[in-house]
Amino acid sequence: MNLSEVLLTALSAHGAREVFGIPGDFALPFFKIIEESKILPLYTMSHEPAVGFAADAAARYRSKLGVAAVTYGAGALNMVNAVAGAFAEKSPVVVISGAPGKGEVLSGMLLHHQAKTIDSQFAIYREITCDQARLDDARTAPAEISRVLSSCLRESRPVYIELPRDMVAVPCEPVVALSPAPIDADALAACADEVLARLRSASAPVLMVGVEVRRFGVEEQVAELARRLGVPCVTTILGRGLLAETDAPLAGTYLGVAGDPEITRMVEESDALLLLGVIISDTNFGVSSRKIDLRHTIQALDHRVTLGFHTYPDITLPALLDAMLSRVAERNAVPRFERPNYPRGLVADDQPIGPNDVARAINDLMQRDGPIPIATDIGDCMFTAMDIDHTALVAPGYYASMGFGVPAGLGLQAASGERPIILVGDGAFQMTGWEIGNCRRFGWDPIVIVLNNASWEMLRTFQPESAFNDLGDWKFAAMADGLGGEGVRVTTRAELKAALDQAVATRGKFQLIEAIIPRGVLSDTLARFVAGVKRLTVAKTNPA
Ligand code: TPW
Ligand code: MG
Repeated sequence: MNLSEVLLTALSAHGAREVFGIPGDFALPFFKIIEESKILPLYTMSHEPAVGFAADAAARYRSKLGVAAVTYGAGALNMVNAVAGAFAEKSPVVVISGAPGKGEVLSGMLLHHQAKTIDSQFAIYREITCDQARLDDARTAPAEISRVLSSCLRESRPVYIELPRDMVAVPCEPVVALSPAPIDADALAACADEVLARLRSASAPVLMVGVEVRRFGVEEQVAELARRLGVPCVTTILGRGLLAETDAPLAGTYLGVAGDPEITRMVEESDALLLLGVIISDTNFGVSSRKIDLRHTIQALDHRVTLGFHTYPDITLPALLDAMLSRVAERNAVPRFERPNYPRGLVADDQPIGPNDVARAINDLMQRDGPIPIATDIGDCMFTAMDIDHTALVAPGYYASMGFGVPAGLGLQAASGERPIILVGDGAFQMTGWEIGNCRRFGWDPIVIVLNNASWEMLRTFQPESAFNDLGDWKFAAMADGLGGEGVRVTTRAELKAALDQAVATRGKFQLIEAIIPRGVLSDTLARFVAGVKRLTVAKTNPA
């Protein structure tokens, strides 16, 4: 095999199922081998941020490698933001960038796409990936590939592979996968015993799940552990969608002041809050109505378990869960808790549409047809998703980059084989909405709901006096035909319902529903979130 085939075979063996990409001259020879070897299918997109977002969503959905292949400089640097988001939200994306060959580097000339030095790109990517390799030596390449791919899965974070264009076709030995590092059985036993003792001596334990639970593929174990311990579960914002496919005793999502008061009380009054794979971020905890003292929580994150003031290093989440499950044999009754009442029963009248109506319409649809995977952007669309029944969800819940939703939805359809719903605001759609033009080539047919308020409404709620939050009235639905799909603009709740029914009934082409939402009309969750953040900010800047 040549180096490119070795790399593609190793990606596949580590769980990658496709490559998203945009070529350039430094990457053309590699792309030729991707296409002709047929080891993994290639989906080309229109703009590199979308390549990164799609690969990220595929990685999130499958909890396996997502692959983003780009050219040197203009291509790879165009994708920095998407990869930073994958780093922040712990998504295992493999970035493969073409690069100049050895002879070219020695020419003494500056090369096109070169920003500062030939190594600038490597240095930039070192900051937003957890491991890196430049495949400039066929003898060391298999070991480098093996190390980097195993780092990607172990850390569940992006990695960077640079492939000089004169290396793509050199003969190369296959990659031997690394076996995971062994875990100290005594430390693991002590850790599991201590965590269980804490939970058992508590009067109101709660299990909070974050993204690592999906990344490391342990949703079933968490659900079973919660059942056996008799402890209710909640997710973080970023973890929303987790446990949706299990029988876990799931109360809902902790949103602090922005969320269901019952869930907020349950979490904030818990005397043993077990955080499983929860990223400690302001979006997850900054909205607390009362400060949660993290020193009193039990945290399993980044292969460490911390209780009070001590830490067990090198304990993975899967190992911890297995050890705990082996110590608790019987299922216990879970104390009763109220499940949130997600809105349903859309009234199909001639009233204008609000974000809550969109949640209602989707809940009605899922009640009729079963769960549908969802991708959202950031903006009110993401808060609207918090009012939709638990279902597989990809959303930039912490890093919060606009432009994620549409390309992530395409990645979601590629990875799941299922037809997703994409929720996106008009501002975010202006960034990456064009990417739906790629659906026809690959047979994707997502249902895209653009919440069009001609506004950066989420920003407006923080700062109503600024006129720059007014956006133009772009006619998105009218663009759908030219992009290979079908579009409809709806202004009433009756039209919204009819459009969604029509979209569901029409397969084979993307369906764009442009829901016109009056400025100033927010989802209940966003309204509470903004009010809460404002209150907390005032309290921080004007301490009493
Ligand atoms: C890449 C900052 C956060 S929310 C927002 C902006 C500009 C407005 C979103 O407008 P949209 O949705 O999509 O119409 P809505 O519901 O508020 O009307 N640049 C990037 N990411 C972020 N998060 C911003 C700017 C921002
Ligand atoms: Mg908007």
